[in-house]
Amino acid sequence: MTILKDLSIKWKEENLILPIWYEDGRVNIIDQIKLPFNEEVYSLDSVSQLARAIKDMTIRGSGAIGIAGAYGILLSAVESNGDIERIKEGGLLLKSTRPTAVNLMKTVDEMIQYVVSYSGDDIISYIEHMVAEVVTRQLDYEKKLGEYGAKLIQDGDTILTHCHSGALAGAGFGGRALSVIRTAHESGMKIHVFTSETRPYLQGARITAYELMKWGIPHTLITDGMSGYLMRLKKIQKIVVGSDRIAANGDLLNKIGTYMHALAAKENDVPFYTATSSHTIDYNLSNGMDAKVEFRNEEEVTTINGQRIALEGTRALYPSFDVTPNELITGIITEKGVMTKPFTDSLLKVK
Ligand code: RI2
Repeated sequence: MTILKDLSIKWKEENLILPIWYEDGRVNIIDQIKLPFNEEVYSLDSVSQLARAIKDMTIRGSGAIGIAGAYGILLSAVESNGDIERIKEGGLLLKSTRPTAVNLMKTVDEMIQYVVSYSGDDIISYIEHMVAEVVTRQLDYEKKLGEYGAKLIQDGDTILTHCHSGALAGAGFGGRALSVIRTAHESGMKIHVFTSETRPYLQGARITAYELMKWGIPHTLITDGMSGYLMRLKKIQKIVVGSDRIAANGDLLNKIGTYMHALAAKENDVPFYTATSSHTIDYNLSNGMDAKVEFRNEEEVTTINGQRIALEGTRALYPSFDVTPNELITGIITEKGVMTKPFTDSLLKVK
């Protein structure tokens, strides 16, 4: 498996923050549960280990779990010595982990298609090449959408982002929202970022702030409920968030809390953008409210770092994502440009 090893070395030299890579016969992931205080690498060699890591969010972010799906098919092939039926089982296991983010399903299906149509005699090397292609394509998307999105930002803007749509949630350049922010910053603009902490997993506090600090981008942490008042105070000029799935009509499924920011943005005339790639648009989904939203374990809400924050017996609810209706979205930033309303038409250009 040399191509992935060579590419991993190259990617690390390119100032990327890789969420997942291949080294010495194993797939390695940054343990995102331990960030930002511990930069621990979790090394694994089986598809079941990787599926567990996706489910418990050791690796997370819609782009990153898509790529993890591709690596998972590789692990499945290595484990089964190229047995097609077992590789397919590995694919089903991977797809069962997180139901909302569409990149995971699409990438696993794409990899399975490659596998079943292959007729050569070295399927492992072939899958390795396909994994390299998936990652290279995603990196290319991140850089391109970053360029398009940065054109929407003005010198002096303060930008609100929610959750973590950055390098570790994508292929390593800046994911979606943070590719826009990183590109604007690197073009010389003086920008400031508000990152909302994103209860309950705290992606904004733990991971967005961590990446912004690495890139030297000025930022301020706020709690999720603060954005509306800060918009009334005119302290936020733009909102850029990521995307777990976009329906054909432009409805956005993204981290729980996104909808509330979008509502406040509408009320306060703040442009609201989602950064995405063509791979995240689900043309089979006509309306965002028809998608399956993942509900996670209530303990993730009643505890922080293993410490209870509510009395035993207090029940909690955790829909992991919400749906922002397309009318609240100013533009959808993609690798092919910024799509505007009516999204049902404009999104077809990205297909
Ligand atoms: P990209 C996250 O979900 C959030 O919804 C976040 O907006 C998105 O994935 C980031 O992924 P989770 O995996 O849009 O933390 O950057 O539950 O791909």
